[in-house]
Amino acid sequence: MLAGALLLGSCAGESGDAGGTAEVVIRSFRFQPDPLVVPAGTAVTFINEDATVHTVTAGTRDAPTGAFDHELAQGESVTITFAEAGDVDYFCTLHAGPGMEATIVVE
Ligand SMILES: [Cu+2]
Repeated sequence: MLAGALLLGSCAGESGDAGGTAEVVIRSFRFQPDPLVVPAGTAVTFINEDATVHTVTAGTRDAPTGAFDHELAQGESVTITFAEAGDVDYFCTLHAGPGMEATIVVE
């Protein structure tokens, strides 16, 4: 369930400075770490270190929320600020493996 992801960045990778920062690395078809626990207001940067394209897409495979959806080629990143407390599920639309579904826990 997506309680309140505030999208400040774009796929070009602008960053917001409302709070702290954290990082999710996409490597070997896994979002790492999962879950990532951050305080509300944290700007989380997702970085794709795989040679293949992945997406960072809000919601679950069965129920995407539409709050964000970014396609990242190798070496690309996107920064999303999570403004409100709650669990934010996200996944990769291109790969169905268990490592390609993850959660940001916003406290
Ligand atoms: Cu993927």
